[in-house]
Amino acid sequence: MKKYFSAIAMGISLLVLASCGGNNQETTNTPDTGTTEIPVETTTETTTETTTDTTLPTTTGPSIENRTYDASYTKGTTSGEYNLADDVQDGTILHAWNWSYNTIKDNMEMIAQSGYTAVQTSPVQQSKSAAKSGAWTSDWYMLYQPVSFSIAQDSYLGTKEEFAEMCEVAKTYGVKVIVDIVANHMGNDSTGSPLTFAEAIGTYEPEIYANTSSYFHTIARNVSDTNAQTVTRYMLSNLPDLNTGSEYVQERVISLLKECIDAGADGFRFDAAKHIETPDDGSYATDFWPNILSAATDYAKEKYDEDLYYYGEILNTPGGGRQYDSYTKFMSITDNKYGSNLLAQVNAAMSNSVLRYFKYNFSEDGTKAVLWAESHDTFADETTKGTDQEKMNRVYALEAARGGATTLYFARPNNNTAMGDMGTKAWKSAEVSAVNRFHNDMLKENETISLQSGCLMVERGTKGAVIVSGSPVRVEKNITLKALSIADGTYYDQVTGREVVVENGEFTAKISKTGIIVLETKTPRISPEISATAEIGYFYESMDVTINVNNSTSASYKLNDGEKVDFTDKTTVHITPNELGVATVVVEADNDGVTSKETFKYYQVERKEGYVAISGLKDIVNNNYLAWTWWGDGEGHWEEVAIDGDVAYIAIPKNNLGEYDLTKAYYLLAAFPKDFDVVSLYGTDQNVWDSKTGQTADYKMNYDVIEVSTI
Ligand SMILES: [Ca+2]
Repeated sequence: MKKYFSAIAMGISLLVLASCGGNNQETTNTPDTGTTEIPVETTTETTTETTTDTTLPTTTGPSIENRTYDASYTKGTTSGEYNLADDVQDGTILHAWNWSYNTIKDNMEMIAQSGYTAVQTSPVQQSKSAAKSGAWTSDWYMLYQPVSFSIAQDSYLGTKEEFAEMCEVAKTYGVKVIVDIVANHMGNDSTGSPLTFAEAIGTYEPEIYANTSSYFHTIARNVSDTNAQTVTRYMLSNLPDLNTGSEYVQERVISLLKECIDAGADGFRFDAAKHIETPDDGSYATDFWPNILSAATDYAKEKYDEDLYYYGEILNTPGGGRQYDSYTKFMSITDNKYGSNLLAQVNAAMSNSVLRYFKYNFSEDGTKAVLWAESHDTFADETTKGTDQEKMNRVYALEAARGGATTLYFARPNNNTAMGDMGTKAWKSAEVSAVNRFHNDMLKENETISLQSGCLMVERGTKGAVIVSGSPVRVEKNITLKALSIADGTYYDQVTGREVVVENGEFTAKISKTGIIVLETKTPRISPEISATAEIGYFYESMDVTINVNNSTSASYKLNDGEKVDFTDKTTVHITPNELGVATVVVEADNDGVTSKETFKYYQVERKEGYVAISGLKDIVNNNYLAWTWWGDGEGHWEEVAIDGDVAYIAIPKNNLGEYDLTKAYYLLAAFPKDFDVVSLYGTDQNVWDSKTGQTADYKMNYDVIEVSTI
């Protein structure tokens, strides 16, 4: 069962898949994306602003000053060992996108230590498929096409029991759990056509499936910002739009909210809230929001004496001439333009006009706004995917340095991150953590924002400041700035630990390559940084990995089920597999009570005649087995994958001369969803590939690893 495809027909498309995932699937089927909406809106609202920005010393240029916060709305208080905000709106939120409940649970201590008041899950409902083929790139959108109004048992994210355990652990750290709820629409069928309904709705919501003409809106047109009807009753990306005015639909949503509350949720994010009507929508008005929110609020209050937090996804504007306050009287809402405007300004030549972008697009003091530097949509649709994380972090810092608004930090997956897994680690970096803690430390302080020496500075009262370079910092350098509101005294950069003295209203500080300085007077909490020469890898019998730890007073590692081994700064671990052919190294480091923990995994590879064997692959690819192997220039082959125990064997392809060509890197791909139609694979139709395959992680291997054994 081997097939060769020409380089151009398939190889190139696979290279694209390797670098950015099977995104055709997403652009056609994805609900909820800002992709289709963001370009519609211009920034006229902000560019025409004339800010009150010319009051401070002329030598430093204009500043925005004295924004204060309505303490009657937000609590403005923090508590607990990690000094997290008591109210979600006051703190910052980690968007643990696609992370399983167990992944979130396992990282809870770091989430708290990194200063996040809340963690946001992906949608918890049953999705129309949970094929678990592995790759986020092909599967993430499934979670936004629900077929039930209950917490899924068959999910990429885990079980309801695991959800509840995660919430329990969150409470012990004082972290709030925000659950993503999809209530505007449900999943369509496999054709993706308008007014089709995922069959699984019949299993989980039989009443709705049996009466689609009652429980869904019936106009087969996609949403537009024209008027209340086109915004709220048309379909989002061909997805069946729920009749949210229906009492039964509302009952089902309320039932889901109560189920989440009972399992430990502290609040909700409403996907596509813009597309669910409000009581102000004239002849299209319904009481959906007041009904479901008051039911949830009362339930949580009466049963648990808890106040819930709500926010809705309103991209750009409510659309169709509708008003923000039709939503903000019920909940906070997203202010995506704030972040996208700043993102466009950072790294550009900045003048004082940049300060006009420090203006919320509704909500005078930000207390109803949820900001982000990027969202899962802008990342998945590649609007921001190619932007350096370092730049994203600087934009995030400019948002989270402020008060009033809450800011969502999007934890990026890697290209090969599987559904359920954590991807990149930037969410817990020293600079992002320092900004989060600053946010919590400064809740009630006024703001003074200025542009000086190419840096934007957000000062909070007399107490502290976040300084963000307007351009990338390639080499550490000193900058001298005027303190416009912070007091003279000794501060510490919470990112690097360096002392900074403000004297006569002026200070000089060294800015690191992060481009971010966080000044506070308190002793800095610097997290240890853990890295390894290979953070994931493949090996034959064994391999050596060197582990480095910075900013730590003590460290240890543990290989598989072995004993903890203490070390300082640096050590080399001799990796050997467990009985499943997998080696796990857990590294923990401590810096005067501030801890870090990293887990690295390595897979045993066995050479056979013409094959490579990868241990642990079965954990990830637990369905059908086929592998696409190819060269850097795009030529490649389909290869059967043989499974023996927990080991997957993938044949190494031969080149046109019938020889093993080991001169170039190979990439091994294994797929695919449960219902994968193997026969279809053997066509060369690009559409078939795009619509049918799910891609697991890419297993990129250098030729020296998969050389052919001669035994
Ligand atoms: Ca709708």
